[in-house]
Amino acid sequence: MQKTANNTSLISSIDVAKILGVNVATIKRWTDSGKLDCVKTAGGHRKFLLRHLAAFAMEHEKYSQRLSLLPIDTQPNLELSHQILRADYKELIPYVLDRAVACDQSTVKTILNGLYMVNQDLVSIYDDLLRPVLHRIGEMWMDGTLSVSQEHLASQTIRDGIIQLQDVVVKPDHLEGKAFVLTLGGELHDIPAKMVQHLLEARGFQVLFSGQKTPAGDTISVFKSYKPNRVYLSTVYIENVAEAQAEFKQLQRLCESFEASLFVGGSGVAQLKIEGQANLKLLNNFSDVQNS
Ligand code: B12
Repeated sequence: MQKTANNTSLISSIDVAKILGVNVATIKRWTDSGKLDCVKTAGGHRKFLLRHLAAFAMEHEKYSQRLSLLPIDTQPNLELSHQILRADYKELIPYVLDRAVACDQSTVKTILNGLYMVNQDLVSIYDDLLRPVLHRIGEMWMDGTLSVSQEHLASQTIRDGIIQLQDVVVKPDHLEGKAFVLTLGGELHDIPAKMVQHLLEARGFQVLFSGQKTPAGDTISVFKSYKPNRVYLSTVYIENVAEAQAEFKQLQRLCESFEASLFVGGSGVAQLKIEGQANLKLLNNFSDVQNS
């Protein structure tokens, strides 16, 4: 049990009891025995983060189905709760797309957190739900249904939802290693890199994420100070192939001299010449990240 200052994202014992469908005394018992983790406020009250509930739900299958994150007081909310519980991606893909285009941050966040809380695999949330939604946003931009600014806003809404999911993702107690997740210098697409970051954190990696347009060849200071044992490069769109190739070579050399394994993924890989390093691995999808 950790101590913490007051924070609005903290959930009370009363609300946790309601969510799990048990009484407050049971919550107290579970926290005292360590079955359910919590934080203590300066005033000595037990408070909970979504992460604590997610960890509990993972350990106790029976309760995962009771995690209702939406007030089920209206028919649409009830239906959405059912779609989340069943991980009904066929229904959720168009709905998340609609909510992203409407910049409805709160519903996108509820759906992503909800899916994770009912034990949906992160790989599946990213691959089976968000990837199709983002691809559809790209198509709508291409066919003129969305303007450039609408496309930016919709993808940013998804990106924010993913970032908020980071608070909920359960991290193991052990440290698996240190990873550096980056893109190349000309890259604005950093959503897949963010997804990679979460998959690694869920495995116990401490992750440094440098986001868009990282001058990948010029990251020696990161290698020196952070000493990552793994580097994950995400490349989606390459405008200048020669520049990207030179940058990639420099990154490869840095990985070699600092004895870090280099993992590369994304559609940009097809444009790069990737060869000749024992500690280099091409990853095709997010399941590969899980097993890398
Ligand atoms: C969101 C988005 C943007 C956002 C990016 C916001 C952000 N912070 O990321 C903004 C608006 C900034 C943007 C800008 C541009 N974009 Co854009 N964008 C997209 C969009 C809609 C979604 C991208 C995304 O996140 N996809 C979700 C990921 C999860 O899916 P994915 O890319 O298929 O990734 C999979 C694999 O690549 C792989 N993967 C990726 N990285 C990694 C890493 C590892 C380690 C592993 C294992 C796997 C892996 O795993 C994923 C799952 O299998 C796509 C549409 C699409 N089809 O994807 C266009 C798209 C990528 N964009 C495109 C273009 C052309 C541009 C611009 C050039 C547009 C312009 N004229 O200004 C610019 C500039 C890009 C630049 N310099 O980087 C094209 C690229 C076409 C191409 N390859 O030639 C696309 C495909 C749209 C289209 N249909 O034409 N874009």
